[in-house]
Amino acid sequence: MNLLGIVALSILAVGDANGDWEAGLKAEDLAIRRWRKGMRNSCVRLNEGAKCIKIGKPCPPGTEGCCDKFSCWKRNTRCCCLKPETTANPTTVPTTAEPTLEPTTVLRSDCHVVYDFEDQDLSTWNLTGDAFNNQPTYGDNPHAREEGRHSNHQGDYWIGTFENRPGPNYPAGGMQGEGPQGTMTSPSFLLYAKYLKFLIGGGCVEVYTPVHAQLLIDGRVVLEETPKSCVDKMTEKTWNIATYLGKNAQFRLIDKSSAFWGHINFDNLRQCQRMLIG
Ligand SMILES: [Ca+2]
Ligand SMILES: [Ca+2]
Repeated sequence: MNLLGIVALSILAVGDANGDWEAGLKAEDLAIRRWRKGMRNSCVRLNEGAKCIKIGKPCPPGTEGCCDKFSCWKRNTRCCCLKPETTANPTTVPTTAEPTLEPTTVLRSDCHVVYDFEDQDLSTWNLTGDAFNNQPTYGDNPHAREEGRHSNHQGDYWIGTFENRPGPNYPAGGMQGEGPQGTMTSPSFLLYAKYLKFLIGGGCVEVYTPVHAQLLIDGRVVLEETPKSCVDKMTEKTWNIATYLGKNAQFRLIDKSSAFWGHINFDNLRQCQRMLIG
C-alpha cells in the first residue's frame, strides 16, 4: 500500500505458531507506526541465539539487518543481527591482538574468562611488595578458620591477600594477615566485550582500608572498584567497558593497607557480551 508515495504496509509473521503477529508502516528506513501481538523480539526468533541491537549506521560485516521485521526500530537507528554462521566460538577470541577497526555490534551474551587463577600461574603478572607472594590461595580458607564465613570463590583458586594457603597440601586456614602490602598487575589484554565482571571482597568502609581493583589503559586508571563490605565473601561487580572496546588494557589489584580489613579478595575476571570489532 502506498500513502503519500512513501509509506508501505508490511505484515509480518502472520500465522506464527504462537498466534503472534506484527505489522507496521514504514517510510523508507524509518518505522512510523507499528502494531503487534507477541513478537517481542522477532529478530531473535529469526536468528536463534543472536542478539538484536541498535546502531546508528549501516549493519557492519558479520551482521544482517532486521529492520524489516519491525522488531526494534527506533528513529534514526538501524537494527542488526549476527548472522548465524558467523557466531564465533568464544575460545577463539584473541586476548593479545592489537585493535584495528571501530567497535560495532554486541554479539552474544555469554562470558569468557580472562583470569580465574585456576592455573595457579601468576608468572605473567607484575607483582610489587609482598601482599601477593603466596597467591593464588586455595579453597574456602576463611571458612576453615571460622564457621559461617565463606569466600564465595569460583573454582579452587582465587586471590586473597589475608590468606596463605597456596595449595591443598598447605594447612587449611593458613593466613599471612593484614600486614603485607603490594600490587599485582596483569599483562595487556584486548577488551572485546561490553561488560567486565569479577568477584571482589575484603576492605571495609568503616575504617577505609585502601584496597582497589583497577582497569588501566595506557597505564592510566579508567575504572576502579574499592571493596568496602567488611566481609570476605566476594560478590560480583560489573563494569560497562563498551567505551573502551578494541583497546588493550591491564587489570591491577592493590593492597595498600595493613589495617583492620586491609586485604582484598578477588576472582573470576570475565568479559561478557562479546562485541564485533570491525
Ligand atoms: Ca578461581
Ligand atoms: Ca594488607
